This record gives sequence, structure tokens and C-alpha cells, in this order.
Amino acid sequence: MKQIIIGILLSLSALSYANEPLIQNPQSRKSFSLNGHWNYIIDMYETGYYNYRMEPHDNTENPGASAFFLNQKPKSKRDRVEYNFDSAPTLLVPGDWNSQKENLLYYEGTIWYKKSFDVENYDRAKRYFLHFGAVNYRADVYLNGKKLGTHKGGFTPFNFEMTHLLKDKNNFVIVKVDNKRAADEVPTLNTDWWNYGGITRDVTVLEVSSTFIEDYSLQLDKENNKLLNGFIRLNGDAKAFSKVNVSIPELKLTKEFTADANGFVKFQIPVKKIDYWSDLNPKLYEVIFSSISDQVIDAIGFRQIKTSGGDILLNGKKIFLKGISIHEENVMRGGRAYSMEDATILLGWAKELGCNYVRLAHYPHNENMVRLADKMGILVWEENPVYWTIQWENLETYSKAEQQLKEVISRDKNRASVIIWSMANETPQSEERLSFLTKLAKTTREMDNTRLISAALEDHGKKENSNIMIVEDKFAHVVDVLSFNQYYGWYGGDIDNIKNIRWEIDINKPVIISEFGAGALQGFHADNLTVWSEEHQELLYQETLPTLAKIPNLAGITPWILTDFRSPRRTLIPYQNGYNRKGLISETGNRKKAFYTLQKFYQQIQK
Ligand code: GCB
Repeated sequence: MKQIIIGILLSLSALSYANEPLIQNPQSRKSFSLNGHWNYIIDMYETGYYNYRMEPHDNTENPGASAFFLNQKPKSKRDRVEYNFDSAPTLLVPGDWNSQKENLLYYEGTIWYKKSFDVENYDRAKRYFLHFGAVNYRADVYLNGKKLGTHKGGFTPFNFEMTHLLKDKNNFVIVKVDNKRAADEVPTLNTDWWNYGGITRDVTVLEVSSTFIEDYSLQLDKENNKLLNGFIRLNGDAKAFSKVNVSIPELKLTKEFTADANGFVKFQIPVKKIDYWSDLNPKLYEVIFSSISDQVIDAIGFRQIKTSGGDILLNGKKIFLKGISIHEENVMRGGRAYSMEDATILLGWAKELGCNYVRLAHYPHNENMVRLADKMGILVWEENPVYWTIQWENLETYSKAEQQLKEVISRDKNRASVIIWSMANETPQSEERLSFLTKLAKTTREMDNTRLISAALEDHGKKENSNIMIVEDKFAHVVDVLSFNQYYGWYGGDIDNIKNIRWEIDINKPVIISEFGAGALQGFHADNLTVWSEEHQELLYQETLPTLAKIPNLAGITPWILTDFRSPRRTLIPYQNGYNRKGLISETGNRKKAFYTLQKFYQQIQK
């Protein structure tokens, strides 16, 4: 009986991907990094996870010798153990595996990672958490041979408490990373980007006091620009009715609050004079959140973002979003971007183009991007990886989408730069999809009522025998900002006819063109009607920009895309060679002609 119960409990824990609450602002906590070289084992058949009857080893009380997470070593010369992390090669963490080893470029499957570590100044009175910036796609995490948990979703952070398993010396963390695509996952089987696998963002050990500040928020009220709304959530045995404190030294402001029985307190702080954050004035205040045994410091900007009819208002003033779409790739090095240096390159290029806004497509990018955007004064659209045709009727698929959205909102809710949450990209219309997306939008509004909601929708082509383009989508009535991708002159329609196109949009909301573009191989020159030439891409921009500018409620654009990026769908040799070529900058960092066309357009708007 006991065994049956344990079996049920174990299988329940293996099946549920319920995550522990995210710890806010891991960068500013007492911590040490586990970045660096990790030993890895490629495990195409998941031999280290399933026994030969295909039962997971971590579902049983006594996992077999081939359970890789045990990190076993032969005890004598007669002992046979058919894996060894210590003699295995290494991969760098953070980093995708595809761009680190030639034989892994096309690999989709399981790779096991191992890192050994000691804890300097290990303190029994403290609590320890293992934090991952992101792992694509599924991570099964073990410490010292015991499972900490499982996380799914390739672009959002997660953490597990490991206090109960941690020692001062000779710890080993093992992560089974699986990036196989599946129809019921988010994203689903097909995307137009590379499925980079691995531990793609930072791994950190956080040390916190036994009762600590798990989460907090502080934002300007949507209606009253002299009021800050916030909350603090404590975690730990002493959380009930505990005192907490918020202070903003520059504003000479300190407030004390008392948490409720659950260690939670919601509060409002009136402010007199405040320097508002904007693209032109990216002012960040040092904010100190403290409790009896913990303190977290953040840099937070305060701003309002709203819509009024067809306008987007930043701090009450109409703003035009001069944007560009970006994938999370460091094209020069190859592979997923993850570092502050990577963010500096990408956002630096966006600034050089004249942008005050970026669309981070099609999934949550690493936190450095939004932290830097906060400092540089670049407004940000963040997106959930609900891309193309996912399983709208599948409730589990919905919860995977919702979980990833909640994780990015939780991570970035204090970033002034983030102004739009995008629910999805180019999803096919149906009642099931409408209720799926509407539910996501409702959840988003419940979590964060200070930002705008959108989604990259699609146009519906031309009305018969006319040059009038239409957008009809029931979800357009749910969003705050009507955004859509349009490729007239590339995927359909004649490039010569772009100038005659007019848009008929009968919803009075701000409009963002979330994508348009054309592919061009940098360095390939021809007349401007020759596809793949820089001149052809330039022509498409020259024709499209003035046409879009005539859309009555146009509030912004994010052409597709800043740089060429890897995509398995782009097979044409010699032009594509595995890259989507719609970048304004090549994968070698060279600007194409259209870069300057867009730059000029943004300079003119500025004037
Ligand atoms: C789109 C997609 C984007 C693609 C792009 C293209 O509409 O949203 O992910 O990469 O078109 O190049 O076809």
C-alpha cells in the first residue's frame, strides 16, 4: 500500500509542472553564479531518464544505475557504469548548444548538463534557491541526486528551493534539457526561427534569509500620476503580520506597512513631485524594499501609458513608436543572445536606426534587454510565444501559454520600458482561438492593469477589384492596440502597386504595423525589381513607408526585422542559406541599403 501511495505521489510530482513562485530581481540578491563550463552528455534515446521499459527513473524509489541524475561512479574495477559526466566534454552556460558545437547545430532532443559546486560561507540559517534565467524547452532539475522539479517553456525564468538538499561542499546539479518540439506545446511544431536548445540564460544560486521578500511591485497609477501602487510578498515562517518598508531616497520618501496573515501587503503611496520616465528622459529611481530580515534594491521608472481614440499617450502626450522587430540572436557570435553585451549591440543598433521602441519577437527575451531598455529610454513590446497554429482546444496547451505569460509579467512588471504585452503572433481565426486569446488577455489585465494589450494579427488582403486592404478580427475588439503584420509587395501583391494601397480600419484604436519587410542578401546588388537584392528590399521600404504613414490611426511601426536570423524554413541557396534575410543588418553585422531608408524616415518624423 505504502509503495502504491509513494508511486502515485511521485508520478503526480513528475507530471505537474507547477512552479515555485518566482523570486523578484535575482540580480540584486546575495548570490553566486553557476555560469561557466558544464559537462554534458548527448542522450538521443533518453537512456539516462527511462529504463528499458520506458519508465522514468525518477518515478521509482530506487532508480536504476543508468539514471544519469545520480551521477554515479564505479565503486570498484568490477563495477559497470555506462556514463561519466566527469570525462564528458563541456558546454558553456549560458548558451545554446547549437552554436557551440558543429555536431549540435541541428540537434533537437535531450542533453544532460552537470555542474559541481561548493558553497562558500555556507550558512545553515539561510535558504538557498537555484534560479534559471531560461532553459529551452523542458528542464528536469536534480540536486545531489534528488529531483528539484520540472519546468517547461524556453524563454522564462524559474527557481527551485534547494535548502533541504544543499551541503557546503561537493554539490552537483544535473539538468536534463529537452528541446524536442511537440504539437501541444507553446510554441508548437513550426516556427520561423531556430529552436536553440540548452541552458540559454544565467544560472544563479540565491541565498536569502529564512523569511525574505519574494516579490514586489511599484508602479505609477494608470489614472493618477501622483500615486504609486505597489505590493510586497514575503516568504517564510515569520511572514505573518511582519513589518515591511519601501523607500525612495531621492524623493525623501519612506513608508512602513504591515503584511497580512499570508505575508502579503498591497499599498498606495502618494507622491508630490516626480520626474517621469520617458524615451527622452529615462529617469530611474533607486527603490529599497525591506523587511525585518531582508532588503532588495531596484531601479524603477514611473510613467503612464494609455490610449485615447487612435493615439498612444506616454505621460499624457501622444507618441509615435519608431520601432524595429528583434529576434534574440547575437548574429556576430551566432546563437541566442543572453548577455548585457548582446543587449547593448542589439539596442545600440536600434538606437542608431532612430528607434524609440522595439518589438521583442516572438517570445520573452532575456532580462538584460528590458533592463537596458529602461536605461536607454526604449519602449518595449513583449510577446508570448503563442505563434501561428497551436492547439486552441487543448486546455493543457492553454495553461502552458498562460504560465509563460505570467512568468514574463512577473519578471518585468517593474520595468517602465515595457508598455505592451502581446498575446500572440499571426494566429488563425476561429472561435476556439478567440476564447483562448481573450482568456489570456483577461489574465494579463488581472495581473497588470498598467500596460496595453495587443497581438500581432493579420490583414485580410484586398477587397475585390480595389486597392483597399482590410483587417477583420474579433480579437481586435479585445486588445487596446490594433496591431497587424502585412507583407504587401513581398508575400503577395505587386511591389509597383504598394503606393496605391489604402487601409480601411473601422475600429477607433491606435494602429501598429507589427511587421512588413522583404528578404535581401547583404552584398547582392541588382536592379530594384530583382528579388533578394539589397535594391529590392530598399524599394519595398521606400514604397511601403509613405503608404503606411497614411493610415489614420497609425501610432507606430516595427518593420521585420533588425538582423538576419537563423531559420530552418529558409533553405534557398545561395540567398538564404538557413537565414531569414529580412534583416536590415546581415549576420556579419553589415548594414543593408534599407537600413538607411528606415533611418531617414525616422529622422524625418523626428523633424
Ligand atoms: C511573419 C512572422 C515572422 C516571420 C516573417 C517572415 O509574419 O510573424 O515570424 O519570420 O513573417 O519573414 O515571413
